[in-house]
Amino acid sequence: MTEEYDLVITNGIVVSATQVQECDIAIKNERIARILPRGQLQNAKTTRTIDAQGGYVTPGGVDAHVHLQEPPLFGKGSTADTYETGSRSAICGGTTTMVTFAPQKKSEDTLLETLATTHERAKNNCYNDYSFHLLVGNPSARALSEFKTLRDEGISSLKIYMTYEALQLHDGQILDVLLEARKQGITTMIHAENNHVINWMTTQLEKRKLFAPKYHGPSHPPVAEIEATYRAISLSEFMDTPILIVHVSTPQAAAHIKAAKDRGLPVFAETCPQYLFLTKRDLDQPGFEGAKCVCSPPPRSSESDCDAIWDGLADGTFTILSSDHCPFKYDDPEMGKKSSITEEHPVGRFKYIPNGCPGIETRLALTLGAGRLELTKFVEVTATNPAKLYGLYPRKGGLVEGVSDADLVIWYPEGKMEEFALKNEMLHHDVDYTPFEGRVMKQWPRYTLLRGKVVWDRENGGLLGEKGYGQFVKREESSLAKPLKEGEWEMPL
Ligand code: DUC
Ligand code: ZN
Ligand code: ZN
Repeated sequence: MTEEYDLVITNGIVVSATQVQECDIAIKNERIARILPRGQLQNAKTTRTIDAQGGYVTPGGVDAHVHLQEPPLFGKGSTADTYETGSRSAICGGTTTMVTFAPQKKSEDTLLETLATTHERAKNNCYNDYSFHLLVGNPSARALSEFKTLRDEGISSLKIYMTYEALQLHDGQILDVLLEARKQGITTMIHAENNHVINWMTTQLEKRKLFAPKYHGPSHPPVAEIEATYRAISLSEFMDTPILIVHVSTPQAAAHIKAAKDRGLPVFAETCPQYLFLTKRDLDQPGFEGAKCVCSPPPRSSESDCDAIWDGLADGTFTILSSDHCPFKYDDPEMGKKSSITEEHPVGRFKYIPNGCPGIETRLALTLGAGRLELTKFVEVTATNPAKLYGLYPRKGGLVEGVSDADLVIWYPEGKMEEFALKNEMLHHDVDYTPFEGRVMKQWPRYTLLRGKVVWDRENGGLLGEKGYGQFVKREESSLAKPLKEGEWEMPL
């Protein structure tokens, strides 16, 4: 008896992290059932067929760096998007899986309660599939003892900070985390910036009465990132445990990472669209406008910095490209960017501007449309590698017959989509701006499929997905990040 499918996608150019092929895809029971050379599924029995008309078909995006419904941690305000609005924005931009943060505050002792609270926030509210990284603000003895349970609960990564008063860990605490993470097969993500350098520069700038948003750039000089990156790599090497340096912005930090990788260390790195597309010019806009691009690390000096980051994606220095979607409303004097404006400081005070930009919906289209990455590299860094790095592969991020969820993006074929200038009103987040306003978009997802269901159809209704269809996905140990030596850490004596 011939098999019957739920959906067949014909005439696509199917792109994985390793191949670009003219193929058709059959979907059954939420999974990719078959991928066959073009035409071979022409007569298949199927409930529905989508003709990709020669457009690329890629695995759904996996965005492994997303902040939703977080309390004030990065300056004064709280993140704007809820799980509902952030995940909605994600699928309209082709991201079918996101990994958000479950933030433990310094005043809290346990991580399991943090995890439970975050589950509550996400449950029945998501349009896409999701998991969490624990954000460890207080590596107390109790919190460290909970790492094992986190693994049992399907959490195989955590994030720590070398900066921000609300979150910063000192080097001894970082070693405590790395040791326990190593034992439990957990990958540690590190925000690498030197807090002392940032505070010192901030004081110097304020003494000179330099308060405007553009001074956020000099207050976070490259050396703060470069020094902390090197320190994080050194601590990871000492402990022989894998780390992922998040949101890398400088060519010099990238060079430290590349050197570590070349020595075979399990050091991984992430960059984000803001370091590919924005520069200090975007921070230096009239009045308070530059606050829209305040994130940490900041956009760097020039296009040549961006070029170096593109090169790092192409040469494998960066394993993943995430959005670092950390949305704050602009025109919100309580919780948003404008909370830093007072009568005394009419252009705000850069040190109080909440750090972060929205970008979950624009990450894939901006990057693909730029045409600067090989197609396979695009898929690798935006879907396959984040899935592998964080223990989601091959269910997510891949195109494995009978195994991978049917999470797919169908893109526009050449000449089918009119280029357009991006406007915030086109997006589906709950934020009143995008740092990429006015950028010419050469691509956009035509369809997004999540577990076989069409959740975004740009020409026929747009958003079709439903809140609550998104599910929590338990994660395994990373298939990329492992210590060099198996067994217990050996203290060098
Ligand atoms: N780090 C992040 O990862 N996101 C937003 C703010 C920050 O500094
Ligand atoms: Zn960070
Ligand atoms: Zn972040």
